Amino acid sequence: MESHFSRVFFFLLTISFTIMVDSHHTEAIEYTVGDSDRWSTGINYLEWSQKYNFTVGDILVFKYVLSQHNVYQVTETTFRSCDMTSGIISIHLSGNDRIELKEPTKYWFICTTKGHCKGGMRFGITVAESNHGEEEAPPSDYTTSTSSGDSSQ
Ligand SMILES: [Cu+2]
Repeated sequence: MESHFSRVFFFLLTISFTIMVDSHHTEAIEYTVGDSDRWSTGINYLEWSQKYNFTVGDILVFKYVLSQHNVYQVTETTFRSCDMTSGIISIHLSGNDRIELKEPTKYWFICTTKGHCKGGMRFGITVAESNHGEEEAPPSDYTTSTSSGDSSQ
């Protein structure tokens, strides 16, 4: 009797632990910048950046040929001007850079190889707070008047 109880208890414990691990796993998403095109010239990164909703904890992976490109996280001003003499937040040069999006803010990235920033190797994203708190208000225009009378009880 006693051992049966402890076995059930252990079973439930295992299940809840598995659920915890699973829900944690689904939180952080890894995005390869440019998807299969990677980080290169001739790609529309504005379009790419608008495909996803980024959340705190997600990771951007920049894959490119080492020394042909680079990744500078910059201010919005530097993103717009492509003038990299100022406004640099961080520099990544490895060819396989993983950047964790730690803050719910705007991130701006450019490549500083000559001509590449102006040529389109730049984008900005807005990173949202993680959904734990359910801060978003439900849609205000939520009405239930879908049918027009006939099928009402
Ligand atoms: Cu480049």
